[in-house]
Amino acid sequence: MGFADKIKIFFKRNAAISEDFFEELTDLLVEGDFGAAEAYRTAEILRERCKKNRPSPEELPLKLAELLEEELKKGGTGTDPAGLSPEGKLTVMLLLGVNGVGKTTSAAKLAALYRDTYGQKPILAAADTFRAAAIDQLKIHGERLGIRVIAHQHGGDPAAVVYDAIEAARAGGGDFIIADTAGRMHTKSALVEELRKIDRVVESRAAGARYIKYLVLDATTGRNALAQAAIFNEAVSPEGVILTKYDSTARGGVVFSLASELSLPVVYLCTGEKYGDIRPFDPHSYAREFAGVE
Ligand SMILES: Nc1nc2c(ncn2[C@@H]2O[C@H](COP(=O)(O)OP(=O)(O)O)[C@@H](O)[C@H]2O)c(=O)[nH]1
Ligand SMILES: [Mg+2]
Repeated sequence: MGFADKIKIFFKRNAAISEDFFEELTDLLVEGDFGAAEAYRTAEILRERCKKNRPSPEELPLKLAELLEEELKKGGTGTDPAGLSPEGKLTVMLLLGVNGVGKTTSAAKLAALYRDTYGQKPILAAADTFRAAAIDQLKIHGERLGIRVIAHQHGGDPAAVVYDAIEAARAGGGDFIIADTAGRMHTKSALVEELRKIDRVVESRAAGARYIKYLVLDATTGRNALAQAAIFNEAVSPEGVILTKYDSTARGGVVFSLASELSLPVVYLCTGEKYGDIRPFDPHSYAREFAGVE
């Protein structure tokens, strides 16, 4: 049974707000990937509001959804700044994250989205030179989508790939670079060092470009995703999160922790392996779905 079903059953079962109601709700939120302290705090705020406003039991899911939406908005969760690219201005976007979260897939999805929805001319940069398969994977996406891919040899310098992508853009080949990275995290300093090099290339070769770093997180990894986000947030301060594999998890409470603990907004939700399986994150509908509002 999925989390949305569980919370719906919970609300239906509690036709009157009993003694245990808020304790049970706390446990349920933890099951849905909330942190313990946060789950407790959320249940307490709801308890306060119920005391004051005395909602009917049918209104409770909506009250919870409203509270959760407020939390998300505090974290700055909202629209993708990259979607609003000013005409003629180059954008360089890096996708970061640990192995297997869906960076390469998301790079292809975003390239298709920016081209088809925003009329941009994307270039994919295979800056994950660490795995040979990653380069081929991106090339295959590029061929299928008819989008140019800049790639070097396996083991090459990721910053040099970004350099070439910028040169290709400047020569008229595109206006929106999406760079797939290796996101190795064996040490934080190695990650930071690799990114500093890319930063320098962007600063020197694409001064004035919009430079955006998105962290890709896998929704099925639950609280582990928050731990990854904390490390990346401290090391490189990404602008937002792309949450993948939302189709494979019924939970997703980690989104609220990203907002409240790290002020890190989710900008896209990915719901499958196809190119179209990506949508802008909408705090309102996300909170309602999570709270089981019918
Ligand atoms: N179900 C599902 N699978 C996904 C999603 N995004 C990526 N994947 C799959 O996750 C696996 C790893 O993706 P990949 O892009 O190679 O991850 P990377 O190592 O971060 O580049 C692949 O099998 C993808 O097809 C998603 O939103 N939903
Ligand atoms: Mg990859």
